[in-house]
Parts: sequence; structure tokens; C-alpha cells
Amino acid sequence: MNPLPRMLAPVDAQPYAWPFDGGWSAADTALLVIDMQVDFVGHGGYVERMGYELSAVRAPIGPIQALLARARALGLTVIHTREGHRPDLSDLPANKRWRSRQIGRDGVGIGDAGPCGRILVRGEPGWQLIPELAPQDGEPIIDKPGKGSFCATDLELLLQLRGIRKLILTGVTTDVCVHTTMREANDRGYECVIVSDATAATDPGNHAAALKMVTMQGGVFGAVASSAALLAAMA
Ligand code: C5J
Repeated sequence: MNPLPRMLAPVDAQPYAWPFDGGWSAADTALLVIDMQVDFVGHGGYVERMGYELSAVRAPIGPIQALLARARALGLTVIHTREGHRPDLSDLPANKRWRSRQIGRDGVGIGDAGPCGRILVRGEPGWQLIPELAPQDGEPIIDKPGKGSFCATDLELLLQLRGIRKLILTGVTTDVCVHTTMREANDRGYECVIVSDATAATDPGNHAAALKMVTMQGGVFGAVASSAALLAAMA
């Protein structure tokens, strides 16, 4: 018989100590690392081509590394996601494509060629996860065509089969893919905590607003905690 998993301490979070019922463990919790791809945080990638400063979106790399090390040591499920499309773009909705071409210097958008290959196309250099946060053997990678990690993927099935009910959210961008995933997860009944310094947006104001939104209405989408608070609870 497997020994019972060690219960971890509640996390100092806002607007309530996470999780609300006090207990979490390596057996019922997964660490999600969302879209830490060259196109979002690397030189020559999609975000840089749109004209954004990379320092904001690269800031979570260190905190995510620290969380990954601790989560792996404790045996938590670690799941990585990648936003991207089939090379024939048959899973790229027209609305997503044309809007992505409106910003940036030259009208180049998702599916078009850039310095890191075709933007957000599976298999291209820009679509790869950054080496600093490379998945370890056995860690699932979810390939998603949308902003949310549950849309048109098998993420929910993987979580259900592992008995996971709680999610720690990290990655980029706070206001787009991380928030969409958190909202999707919350509607499916998962207990979520978003890590304030292990997430980032292209616009720091949007990052702050996205975190604030989580805390309204008593924690309408879950809770917000720092990586230090999570690491303390996992010590
Ligand atoms: C965006 C993402 N921002 N991963 N994708 O288009 O947040």
C-alpha cells in the first residue's frame, strides 16, 4: 500500500490562505507552467517582434525554477503548456490570425515567418519551451491552440486521472493565457493559486490588474501568493 501523502501547510495568500480548506499535498496538486516559450520570452520571438520589452516577461524564470525544483523534490505533478498551431494552420481561427497582424512593426502575425521561424507554429524554434525551464522526462506537455489550457486539449483528462483538484499557476502572460486558464479551471471546480512573481504580462499594469481581479469577490477565481509563500509552505 502507498503511504499517505504528506499534507503541506496552507499558503499565505490573498484574499485567503490557500487552499480554503487548509490542506494540500503532492498527490492532489499540480504545478502548471504556462507558455514559457521562445516566442513569448525569447529574443526574436513573437512578443519582442510586437515591440515589447522582454525584461518583464523574463522575470518569472527564476521564481519558476525555484518552484519547479521544490515541486519535483516533493513529487508534485508538473505540467507544461505550449501555445501553437499546426503547420497548415488548420487550427488557427481567422480572428486570431488577423488580429495578431495588427500589432508590431510590419504586419507579421501568427503563422508568418520571423527570426525564430514561423510565429507560434508547432515545431518551429520560437514555439519551443525555453531551455532554462525544460521539462523533465515524464512531465506532460499540453499543446494548445487557444489561450486557455483546457480548450481543445486533454489537460482535464490528465488531471482527473491523477486525482488532481488543486492548481498552482505560473508562466506568461498573466492577463492572457494564465488568466484564461485560471478562469477555465475555476469553472471546472479546481482550487487555484496564481503566483504573483512567477507570472508576468507584457504590460506591468495589466499584470497588477490581472492579479487584483483574482482577489475580488472573496477570491472570485482563487487566490494570489508569492513564490516565497509557496516555497515556505513546501519547506
Ligand atoms: C498571448 C499567452 N499573450 N501565452 N499568449 O498571446 O499569454
